[in-house]
Amino acid sequence: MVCPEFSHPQSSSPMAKPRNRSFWCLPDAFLVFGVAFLALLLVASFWSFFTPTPNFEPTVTDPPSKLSMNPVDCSESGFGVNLKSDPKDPTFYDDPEMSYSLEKPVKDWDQKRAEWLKHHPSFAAGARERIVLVTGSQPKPCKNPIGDHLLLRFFKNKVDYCRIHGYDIFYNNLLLHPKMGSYWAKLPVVKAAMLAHPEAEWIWWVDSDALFTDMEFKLPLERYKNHNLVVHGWPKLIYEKKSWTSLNAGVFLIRNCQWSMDLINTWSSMGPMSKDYEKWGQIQRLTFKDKLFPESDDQSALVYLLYTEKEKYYDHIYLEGEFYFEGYWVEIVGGYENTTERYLEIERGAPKLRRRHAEKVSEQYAAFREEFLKEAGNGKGSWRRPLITHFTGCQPCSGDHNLMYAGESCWNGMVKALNFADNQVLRKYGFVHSDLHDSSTVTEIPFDYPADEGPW
Ligand SMILES: [Mn+2]
Repeated sequence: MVCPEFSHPQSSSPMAKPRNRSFWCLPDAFLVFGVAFLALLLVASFWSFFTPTPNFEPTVTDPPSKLSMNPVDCSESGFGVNLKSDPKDPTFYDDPEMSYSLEKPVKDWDQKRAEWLKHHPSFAAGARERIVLVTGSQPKPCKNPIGDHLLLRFFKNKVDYCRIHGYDIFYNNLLLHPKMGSYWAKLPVVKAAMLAHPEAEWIWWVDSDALFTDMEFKLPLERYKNHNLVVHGWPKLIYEKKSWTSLNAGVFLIRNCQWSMDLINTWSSMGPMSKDYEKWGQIQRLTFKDKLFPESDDQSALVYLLYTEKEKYYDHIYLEGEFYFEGYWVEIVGGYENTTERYLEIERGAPKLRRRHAEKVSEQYAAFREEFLKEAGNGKGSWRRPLITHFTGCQPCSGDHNLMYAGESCWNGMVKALNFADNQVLRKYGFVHSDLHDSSTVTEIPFDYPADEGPW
């Protein structure tokens, strides 16, 4: 059973995206008209003093700019949702039994969330598609001298992606449960984000070492409508190969519902907060022969649940294997130049894609581009931009990379990926990194570059 949806039949827009509203902000409207009327009276009395034949025309035909203001300007209601109203009616926030902590499971979350939405109707519209992206890193400065700089760029990339698509983003850099460190730290954060964002249907966890490398691509939410958790993974690798890398837990989309609360509860009971933590490490190593380290980890724990309780979990977890929901950087970074060239080739033949436009309307151009990407393929071996490139094993902050690859290939790969992604953003601002390896210089893009050229 999929968790109940808090949908509104008329709307599918994500939260932070401006929508055309059919109503005025009444208090503002009254205020504006009131002030205008008063001003008119004042002007009338003032003028009647000095000029026997006042000409009201300028006041009447050229009203204060506020009168002609676009309704979207209403500061009361922030982009179609009311940010200033929290009715007194009690909700789960007033329930002393509730807790943000992993130690205390949440019950009846679907009802509680629905109740909150009932009291906040402006958020109910569009709730079904609303996503909050959650990411984070450690509380202390990075050991790697360029680690904090890299993390800043990885975070900037996520902010860029969220701004383009109207998603909210939360960056956490604290351990919300003292025992849940490193890869386990995300679970308390995701639970807290679910409680802090009852208006959002989905929480999208994206690791700090992962970045968006297709700034246009949007998750096909319709495909996940009967599922509560989406991860990049392959059933064959889980059930036949029994591999701990049969899915990747560094990027996941989780529905804000009771099922997910229960999952987080069960999932975290295999982590360091549990008295059975060591035992779980042993069980995981026995189950997954390719797991080489002794500690129980969040990814093996999730594969373990899918493997041992298939009936309970499989139907609720969507294993996305069709596109790079996240992709292993080693198989991706070599293809950025070719992808850049192929996209440029498409643009040379399609003036509507070359047209300059505001960043806010980027999704329209993404839709235009789709018709040219049919041959691109998806995932491994394709020349489509990968949605997310994940620097698994590189650890930008600590600098401790997997000894499988030279540190240089990690850092060079990251710089290339960051610039490849940044180019998709920068062009809306008129610039481009001509060289993907050069982070510090940009070239200005002429406003109308010739079809047979292209500066990137
Ligand atoms: Mn990661």
